[in-house]
Amino acid sequence: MTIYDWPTGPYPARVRIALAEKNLRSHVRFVTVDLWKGEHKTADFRAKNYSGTLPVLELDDGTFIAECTAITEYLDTLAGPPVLTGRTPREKGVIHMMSKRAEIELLDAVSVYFHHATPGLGPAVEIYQNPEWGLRQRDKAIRGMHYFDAVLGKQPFAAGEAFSMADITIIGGLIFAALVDLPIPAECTALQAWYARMQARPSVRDQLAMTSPAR
Ligand code: GTS
Repeated sequence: MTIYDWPTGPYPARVRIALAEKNLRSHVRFVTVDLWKGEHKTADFRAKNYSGTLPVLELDDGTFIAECTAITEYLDTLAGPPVLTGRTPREKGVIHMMSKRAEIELLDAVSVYFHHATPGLGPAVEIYQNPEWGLRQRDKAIRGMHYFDAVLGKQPFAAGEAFSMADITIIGGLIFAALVDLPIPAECTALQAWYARMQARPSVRDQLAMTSPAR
């Protein structure tokens, strides 16, 4: 398998954490696509992923799978525990819901803030920016942190009693938030405590060690 990514990017981090959790890293060849040079927007790359985003998984038969959720679902079927996307229909439903919610309310919101209300990837890549929209998404991301703080005040993991893809998605959001200087609010003590616990996992700790705010 080949994964096209940017090694320190927050979305690629989701897949890299999933790979580490599933002990599959040695099965993957990584190809770096330089976001800062806009390599993800070229026709050549868009032939792999129409959306022009990273990461993308290429299977040995030439199939391309984009979207972190889809890639994680695929990887989850390849190896044993931990199961990241649920065993039962109920688990699968709740994990999917919470992971999507973590995208909508946190990770994607931080990403829009970065691309619209900061210099983002620079003028050559950011051909349209709407700073007001970006700032609204920044505020949405902070609200999202408060929401997940409330969730994690009641249960140990984002989707209930077990670590899952939903936790990984929140971690991606917090990695991105740190890169753009949006710290977890001081009053979000449950979210902070959960994040400290997440960083005790080797998969998360190793990824965070790679992720520098200079990105
Ligand atoms: N919905 C996609 C997914 O879940 O895979 C979003 C992927 C995404 O936005 N990836 C970022 C990207 O390609 C990578 S990174 O910023 O986390 O490194 N961003 C570049 C761009 O121009 O949007």
